[in-house]
Amino acid sequence: MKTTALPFSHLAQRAGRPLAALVTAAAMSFTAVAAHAATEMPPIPEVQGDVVEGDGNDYNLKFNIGLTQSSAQYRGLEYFKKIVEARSDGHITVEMFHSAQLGDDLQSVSALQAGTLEMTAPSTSPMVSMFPQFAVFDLPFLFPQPEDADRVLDGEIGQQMLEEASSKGLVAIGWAENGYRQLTDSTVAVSEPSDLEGLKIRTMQNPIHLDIWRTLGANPTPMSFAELFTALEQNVVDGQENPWNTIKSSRFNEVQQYATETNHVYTPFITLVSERFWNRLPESYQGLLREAAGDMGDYEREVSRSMSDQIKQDLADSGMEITTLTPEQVSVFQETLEPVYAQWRDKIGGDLIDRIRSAAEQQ
Ligand code: TK8
Repeated sequence: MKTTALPFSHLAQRAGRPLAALVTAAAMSFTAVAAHAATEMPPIPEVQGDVVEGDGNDYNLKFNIGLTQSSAQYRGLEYFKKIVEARSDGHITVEMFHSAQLGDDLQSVSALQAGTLEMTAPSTSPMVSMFPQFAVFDLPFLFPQPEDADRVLDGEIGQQMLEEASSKGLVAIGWAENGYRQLTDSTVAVSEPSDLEGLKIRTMQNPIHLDIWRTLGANPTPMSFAELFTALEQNVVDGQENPWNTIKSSRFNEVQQYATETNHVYTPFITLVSERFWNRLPESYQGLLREAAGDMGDYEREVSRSMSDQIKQDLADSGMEITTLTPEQVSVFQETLEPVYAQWRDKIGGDLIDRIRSAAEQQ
């Protein structure tokens, strides 16, 4: 695995502030919490299910995620740790790493393959070079409602995709969500594609995303998420796109003046285990990890969805200028992106797209 330059170094720097400043900051954040009780995350649930017998051995697993400690993803990870440790009666310990401390999405996946990291949960998008079928999730406006995504991911198609992704040194055991992606930028309030003319937009390392932003008239450039804050801060790029929760938990609002609620793509997180680690576990513990991943996914989605609107409001309160598109304005984006759909349909497989659409529509 390549070593990365310290990701989120802007957060690490904060840790070096003098004590007095920290105390003041802590007092202020208590006030902020009191004023915004609604932003509190739903409490971590009690652990359900019995203790699972292992093989008498102890296991330690490192679980590394890309988002920060204030994300719904980290909160889900805390629940995962609680479940696994309680239900293995302490025989499995979970070490949590956030903010790409042990590598970004792609580096973490390589580390799983090498057996130097046990678990991670990347967005599916940067993984399309390994698993082309994931590209379907990058099609613009695929899932009108979050429940449509749930029906697909938690149903037969999602199960089949987990099985297919259980290869190449990985075992895929569950889904969670990053969520609906929104545009942010530092230069202009965007309400129609023509506003994007020439704007440098960071995208995930994914060909459909590049195509989307090119088609909209922007100037997209793929980049690891771990490098993004600095790239925005130094104006290497003008904008980026991520869900409200991720924009807030990564503090992109500190370096981005504008946001547009585009909801252009819904991004899942996929929960992955290193196959080398998996094969060392007794079957009973493999089952436990699967169940814990399912519980984590349900809870993480609940956290993500219950907070999204409030977080959008918090971003506005913090000074971000947020453009909410009218249905007509959304249609302009959708129509402009139709060629992207058409172009990728055959490559991805029209059948899969049709199956996904009909599964998503079943009530
Ligand atoms: C975090 C990433 C991130 C994704 C991106 O590891 O790269 O923009 O949306 O959330 O998975």
